[in-house]
Amino acid sequence: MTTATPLSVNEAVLNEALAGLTAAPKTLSPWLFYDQRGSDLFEQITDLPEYYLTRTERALFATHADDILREFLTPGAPATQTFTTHDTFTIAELGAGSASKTGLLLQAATRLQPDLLYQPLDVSASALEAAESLAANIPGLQVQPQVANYVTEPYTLQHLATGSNTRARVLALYIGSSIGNFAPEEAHAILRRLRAHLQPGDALLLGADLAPSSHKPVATILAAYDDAAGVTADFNLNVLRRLNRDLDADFNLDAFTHRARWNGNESRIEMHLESLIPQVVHIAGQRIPFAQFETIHTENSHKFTDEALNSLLTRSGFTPTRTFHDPTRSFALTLAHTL
Ligand code: AVJ
Repeated sequence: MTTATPLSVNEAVLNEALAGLTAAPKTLSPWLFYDQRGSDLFEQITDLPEYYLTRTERALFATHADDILREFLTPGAPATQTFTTHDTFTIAELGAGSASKTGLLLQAATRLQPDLLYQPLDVSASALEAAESLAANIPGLQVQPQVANYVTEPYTLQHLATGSNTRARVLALYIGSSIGNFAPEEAHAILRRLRAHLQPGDALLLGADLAPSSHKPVATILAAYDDAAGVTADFNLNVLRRLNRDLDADFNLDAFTHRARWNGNESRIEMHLESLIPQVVHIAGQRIPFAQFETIHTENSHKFTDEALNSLLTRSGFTPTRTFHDPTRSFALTLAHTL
């Protein structure tokens, strides 16, 4: 397993925290959520009744794994036709996380190609261990994990099939609505960069949470980020706990509260941490003053229309050919080819 540990995680945390907390308005980048405890809290979020995203996307994989593979390997082939392929392919995944949904697709894919190569990429080595152990339950599957930040660091996508010199077609997965964390220009840059790693015949499967509609009230989306059990609040506040630990900061977690807001102009959920009182926090010898009700903007989760997704993909050099929706059109898996 490749373990190219970044120079210093704490250095990156310090730079991010000081830049964000001395800016106006104050911000912290969402990647700071994911220390061990934050990653555990996120896993708990995915099981919450209000957090429909993971469950809905998993159901799409359960229903459509074969359809997704057919559309990738033989574009436009009718669903009734018995489906075989002579093409060799691999599956790569950006931000694999625990890869629990991917298992459904990998199972279907190993029925077509028993020694399938799976290339999970993640910033977190522990997340990749989870991806590897999941894959250990799929006999024959070859796993080639890579520790990399796909936004800022170089990465590679293997185009050779397992144990041979045969060129394989790559199906890249970018699921979980991770794309929603990024501003539109950043999302475009991430997809363009991915496109540059791909060759004709390769494809992208993009999973994204959809914008409000007649089937999907804003209240449903908002509840997913403000659950009754308070797990999302804990997840949000955990970033302060992390800064206390990693940077010796002195945030009082009881003096901040979780806020989730719908921003209709930007079509996104925003998470903030609101200061309940006027206060001064210290980080690495710096004073950070807060007015009462002042917030730290900790996350954006953009929600897309199908048109917006298709246009983003097209502008990034992909040709979207098919979108899989759940019955309530809450979530979309879009398959986009490279021509
Ligand atoms: C992992 C970025 C897809 O935006 O829904 C969950 C993170 N934040 N609850 C999302 C998250 C609050 C999640 N993503």
